[in-house]
Amino acid sequence: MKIAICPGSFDPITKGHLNIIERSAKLFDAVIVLVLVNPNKKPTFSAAERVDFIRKACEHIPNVKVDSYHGLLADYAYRVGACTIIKGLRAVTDFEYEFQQALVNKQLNPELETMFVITDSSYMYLSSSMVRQVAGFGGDVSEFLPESICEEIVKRLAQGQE
Ligand code: COD
Repeated sequence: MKIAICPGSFDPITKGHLNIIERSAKLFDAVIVLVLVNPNKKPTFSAAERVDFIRKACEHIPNVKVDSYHGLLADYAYRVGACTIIKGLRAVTDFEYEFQQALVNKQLNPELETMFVITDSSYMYLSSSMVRQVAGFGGDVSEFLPESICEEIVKRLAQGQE
């Protein structure tokens, strides 16, 4: 059974992330969407909230599981027997960071491959931070968020502004 992991902060999950997850699910027997700690970011949503949003957004994809982990991605992949990490690439600017991470992960777990999936052109400008910023100032983010969780996220971000 070929298991892939789509890791990220997902703070929150956007349509850009979801597009990468949907396409990955067609390539592997199982895909684990994994909420991890990015030491360079201070999350707005708790890990439990992010997992809950992803579960709701991915309900229609039968071979997707959602989990969170506080530790190294390479260790988690070893524990669950995953063979591949899938990362989305939006622009050349993503590449250097992702390339470095792929090399470190390969060093930590030599059996683990990283695959890059190019963004759908409609989502190449889209990021979680952009969604938080637009929603935080009352802008319409319905184009950017999975429909099933959009209202909940907007409400939650509005609370943060009070
Ligand atoms: N279109 C396509 N892809 C996208 C889009 C979009 N619109 N938006 C984001 N993505 C891609 C990103 O390029 C990334 O590949 C993935 O989706 C997740 O993005 P984010 O922003 O939610 O998550 P990141 O980049 O903060 O995730 C970083 C990790 C949490 C994966 C990383 O820090 C990590 O692995 N942490 C655990 C500790 C570890 O093992 N570190 C590795 C050794 S240094």
